[in-house]
Amino acid sequence: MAVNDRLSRKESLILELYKVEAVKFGNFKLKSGIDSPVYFDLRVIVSYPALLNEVAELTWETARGAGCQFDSVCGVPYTALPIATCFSVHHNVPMLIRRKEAKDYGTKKMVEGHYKEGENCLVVEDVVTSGGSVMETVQTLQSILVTVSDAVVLLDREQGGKSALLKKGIKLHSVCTLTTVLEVLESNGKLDRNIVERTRKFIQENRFDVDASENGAEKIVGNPIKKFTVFSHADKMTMCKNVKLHSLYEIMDKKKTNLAVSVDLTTSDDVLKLLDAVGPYICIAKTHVDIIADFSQTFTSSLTDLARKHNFLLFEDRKFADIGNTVKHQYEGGLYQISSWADIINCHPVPGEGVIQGLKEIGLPLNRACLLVAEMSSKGSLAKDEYTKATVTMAERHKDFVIGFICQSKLTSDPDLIHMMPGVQLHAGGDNLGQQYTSPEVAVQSHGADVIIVGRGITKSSDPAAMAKNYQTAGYNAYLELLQQ
Ligand code: 5BU
Repeated sequence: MAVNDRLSRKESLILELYKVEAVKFGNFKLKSGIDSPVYFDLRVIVSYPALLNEVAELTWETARGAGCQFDSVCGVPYTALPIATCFSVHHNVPMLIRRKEAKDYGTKKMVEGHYKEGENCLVVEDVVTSGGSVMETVQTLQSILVTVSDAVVLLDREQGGKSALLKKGIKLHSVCTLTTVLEVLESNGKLDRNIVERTRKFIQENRFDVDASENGAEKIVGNPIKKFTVFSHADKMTMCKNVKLHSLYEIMDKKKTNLAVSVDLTTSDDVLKLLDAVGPYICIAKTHVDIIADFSQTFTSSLTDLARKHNFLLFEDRKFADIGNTVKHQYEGGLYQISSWADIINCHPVPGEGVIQGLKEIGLPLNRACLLVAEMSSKGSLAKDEYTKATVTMAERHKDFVIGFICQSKLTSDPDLIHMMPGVQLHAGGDNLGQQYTSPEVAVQSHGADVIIVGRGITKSSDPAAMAKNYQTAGYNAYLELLQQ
């Protein structure tokens, strides 16, 4: 097809989209309360089959013209689904459907269709602003070990999505940009200069602040990166006084990982096998030894062997929550003799400082460390507000033993206190028992997690080692990006 021919098709497509009010100009109040001079709602194109077909054809030609190679296509739900369907049917390429409903996804498939691990999938979107929605679909596909190198979009609003995606290794190809839309509509007498200028100014001033791709209608997602002082792991090593925390930062720096795996498996063999596979990618192995059916002292000595072999710390997620005298016994004695092998333990601050004092009496002489549960990832958690604040004060008084928090947000910039965040998976959502998930990127960049804790995201994968590597890369890249801010 001649270039002029393609340009004229693009022009008539833009005019048609304007006619059916998929692109509107005026004053639109976005969900955030911000007044926008432009509004896109590509959902309407399903009412115009010829238009939908043309949108799909031009988008397909753009991907092919850019030399994209792929085994399957996947539309970002929901507006891009019919576009991807047209690709699939007209060009005989298999399609994958990403489920959008996040709830209960722990027990449900997130992607429908047949795929092979390692196949390459082209992600299709209608409008890209920050690139956030494309990235969500990419991450869901990566979580099933399908790779994505390219995404194609009908309209790039030129608000930073293209470079944000490129940073994550995704090349974005667009049929047209907002600048093209403005030019075409202005030269065809649909918009006057004032509206064009106003729209340009709005777009420039609102880079990364809105995401227009959710269902084709606009929504605010906020600035992706919250500002707080960030130090490198190497810097933290020199700043922190606690020896155990120092050795953790040393491991993180050396192995380039901020990933803790939560090995919630129920037999010794399964736990040890998994840890041997994911060992190279983690800084911490978190356990719940009381769920292991065949627990024995041999098991804990194999655990410590693996920790030495792969250079990671052992964190028993026991969440002690009793008076000091009782937790001392629970920590040191009983069947599990936790203090003899776990580098790190945690406790609820609910009983008051006695719980820390009791644990400290046992742990400190052994050079062990403790985290306080300041917040929880589960829905309806009571650990919040004043409780969380009081937890921080408690930690500050016991920094010889307490090295930080299990939490969901950045609580302090004290280099002697670390933030570890559970409730992390590649795609947001939850399980059917109240667990709530955030992506590694959001956990690190918006919630200030120093360490991300991932359980089923890795343990339920058909290839836990490859998946742990994915999480290591996602978590560590998010940290590196934050450092560069
Ligand atoms: P998951 O499979 O990634 O959901 O596992 C999370 C792990 O972290 C699991 O062992 C929980 O017991 C643990 N956890 C949590 O999920 N949320 C919290 O607030 C705390 C611990 Br504290």
